[in-house]
Amino acid sequence: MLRTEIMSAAGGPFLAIGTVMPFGAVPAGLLLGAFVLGLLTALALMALILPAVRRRMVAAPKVAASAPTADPPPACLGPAIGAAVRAGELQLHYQPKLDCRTSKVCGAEALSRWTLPDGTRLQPEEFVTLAETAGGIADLTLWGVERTLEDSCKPANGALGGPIFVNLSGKLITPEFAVRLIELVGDQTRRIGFEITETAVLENPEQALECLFALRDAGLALAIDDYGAGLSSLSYLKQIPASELKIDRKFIQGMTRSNRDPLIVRSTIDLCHGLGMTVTAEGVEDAMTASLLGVMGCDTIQGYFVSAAVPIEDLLRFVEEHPGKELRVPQIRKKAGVMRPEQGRI
Ligand code: G
Ligand code: MN
Repeated sequence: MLRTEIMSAAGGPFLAIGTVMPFGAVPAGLLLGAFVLGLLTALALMALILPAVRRRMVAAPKVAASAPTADPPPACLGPAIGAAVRAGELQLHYQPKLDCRTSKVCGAEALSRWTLPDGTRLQPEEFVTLAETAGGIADLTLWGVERTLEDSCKPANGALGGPIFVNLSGKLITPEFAVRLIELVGDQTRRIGFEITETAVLENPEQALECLFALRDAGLALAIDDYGAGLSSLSYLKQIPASELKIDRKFIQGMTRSNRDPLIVRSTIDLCHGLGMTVTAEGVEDAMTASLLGVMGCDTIQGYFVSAAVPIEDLLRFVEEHPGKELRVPQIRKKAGVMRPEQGRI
């Protein structure tokens, strides 16, 4: 930066005399004069520029200090999550998904919550990210899978209408972890599926795809989560062996207010159907959006309009109270409205 500023401010003549004209071609006096003039110009420029540069150098740490720090999370967090799992401080809640055609519940997503002994409720978004960096994400996920398998036995045969999906962190999309998951699930592959974000395969696509194919070949359903939230690549969309795609709520929530979001959603639905995948709209919060999605051919909706994530007992009651046959989508809100939005994810 400094060099460029001096060069452009010195306007070439200073530099050009020394570089373009051969020494022998100019009288010594002229050369000396030019040299002295150049030196003075350079000194004057330095005097002008240096304070600004110094100001910038002093200002830099202040900017860095106010920006979010990339400090590693406390190392104790990994073991703490493991201990919290064993101490029963984590709960798993389930957010139902609704089939747009039948208005029946057709599965759910498992979302975790961590309540400390003093009642403090930790934001799942925070502890999941911390567990991914400080350790503990594998413990948390294995616990979530075990709990999901236990709870998915509770609804009467087929009442849930589809598998419960567990979020699988990008850090765990390895062939080794796939083996552990497949062992843990055993022959209960119809009860559980995994949600993965599309960007999770970006870091090491070969290894990630090997893992995903192993899970798919073992009979486990895969869903691409938060589609459109990151840098989506059609090339990965083609390669990931997922049977379902979940459109990120940032496109869904603007559907009735913007011109572009419904077009994006509509074309994503068509694209996925062309690829043989089903589509779930995430974050559906109102009847109008739900209806619009139904008209667009979306397969499934999920969001506070249907229900927040709730404990398994409440989910079972919800399924019982909404057998679905005569239930038209706009009627659901009245009954689902009593459920308070909960936050959580595995
Ligand atoms: O990334 P993923 O889709 O797994 O995120 C699930 C998160 O979305 C949970 O934290 C849950 O609380 C939140 N969530 C679920 N339904 C809705 C909704 O209708 N609106 C909003 N704003 N958030 C939702
Ligand atoms: Mn998810």
